[in-house]
Amino acid sequence: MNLVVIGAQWGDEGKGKMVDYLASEADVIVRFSGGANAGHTIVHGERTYKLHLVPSGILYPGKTVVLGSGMVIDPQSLFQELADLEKEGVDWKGRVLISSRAHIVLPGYKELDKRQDSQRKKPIGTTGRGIGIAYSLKSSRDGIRMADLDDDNRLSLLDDSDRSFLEEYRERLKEMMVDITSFIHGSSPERMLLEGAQGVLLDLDLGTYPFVSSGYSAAAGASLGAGIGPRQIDGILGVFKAYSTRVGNGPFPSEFTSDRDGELEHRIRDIGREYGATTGRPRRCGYLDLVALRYACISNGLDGLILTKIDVYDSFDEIQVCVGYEIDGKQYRDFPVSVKDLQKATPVLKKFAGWKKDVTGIDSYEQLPEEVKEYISYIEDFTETPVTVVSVGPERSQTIIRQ
Ligand code: 2SA
Ligand code: GDP
Ligand code: MG
Repeated sequence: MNLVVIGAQWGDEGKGKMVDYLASEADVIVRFSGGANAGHTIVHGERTYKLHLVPSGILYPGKTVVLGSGMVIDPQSLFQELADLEKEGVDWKGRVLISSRAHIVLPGYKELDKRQDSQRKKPIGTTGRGIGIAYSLKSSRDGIRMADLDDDNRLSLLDDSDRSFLEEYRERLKEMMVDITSFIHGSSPERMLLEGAQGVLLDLDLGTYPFVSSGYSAAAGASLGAGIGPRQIDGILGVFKAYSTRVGNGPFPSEFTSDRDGELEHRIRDIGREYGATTGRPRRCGYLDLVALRYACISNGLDGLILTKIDVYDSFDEIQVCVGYEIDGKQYRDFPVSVKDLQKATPVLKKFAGWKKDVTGIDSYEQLPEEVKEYISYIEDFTETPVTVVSVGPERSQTIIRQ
């Protein structure tokens, strides 16, 4: 049973928490895309772990995690992250593997990324982690892969400072490297979890191009990124939160505006603690956008949705949801392709009653307030996709599986 978990919005939906939760049932966890731009948060009691490159199954002693072929890996960030985990008592040695097909982020890429973005007429607002540079070099066939650490011909293309940078990490990386396809084929794990990064609307192909990241955040990236065939994937789950957020620039039709929505943006950001897990940037906030979510469901063939952060709305009298876009006086339910249309779109809003109740201690679907169930039922009808899991807080235990 191999399960893919992706973000169904603009990232930060709570993938880290959910992959950690689901990993208890998995033998191997593979991160299939992205790099140190991602910030996946896992909360265990007093401890908060912010993972950037390491797959979110790492906290279970004895589970094997793999950094997949679709990733772009900055060795310095990786070993810093592993050292931080070790300080927290996580014994990772021998169970963190790296696909030899993954690409390497070299030190100069970060400055280049920042400079390139600041020189754009319309900056994307990248995380400055060198991600776009690494994926561009990969596509132009000028990138450096993990496997190249053993190939003097490839290494001779680099300048002296990059070569000595790699020399520092070479032996440690080589110890962790595997041919991911042979590893999976050979060990034939019964249950794999394939963890995405960012979200569908930041995917290079499906997202709001050019305001996207450069990797594959969509489910289709899981197969290539994990070195398996698409038919080996048994299920695809999309994580979304009860409202929407976006970090960086680009269209966001349901974004709160102070004229229309008063203090809502600040209220949601404060209660939901919506700040970038990598850069600390305040996240833009808005209404749950069902037009975008429905598009994510259709374009990824999602089998089920995981709803998170419903508790952030606990104190609200009413909740609004975006159920259509108005563009030049006409209403739409299909997600527009062009940024020009998306930027003109204003949300058609539908009101729901709030529940005015603390849901953070609820552990069964039946006990959720009727208003929450109505909200969920509407989402399911609109997206034609079942909501199979509801998260009511950041802790592993604050998770309701719908029977
Ligand atoms: P990049 O750096 O080239 O991938 O940036 C391109 C766009 O992708 C967005 N992006 C993200 N959006 C949400 N969350 C991400 N991870 C961090 C987090 C973000 C942070 O977990 O909070 O800390 O700021 C992430 N990574 C990339 C980015 O904002 C650009 O819009
Ligand atoms: P990811 O990138 O999708 O893994 O998400 P992030 O870690 O960037 O952001 C999600 C944030 O929401 C983290 O701080 C999580 O601890 C937190 N979180 C996840 N699920 C819930 C939930 O159901 N309720 C609340 N209040 N917080 C949650
Ligand atoms: Mg995140």
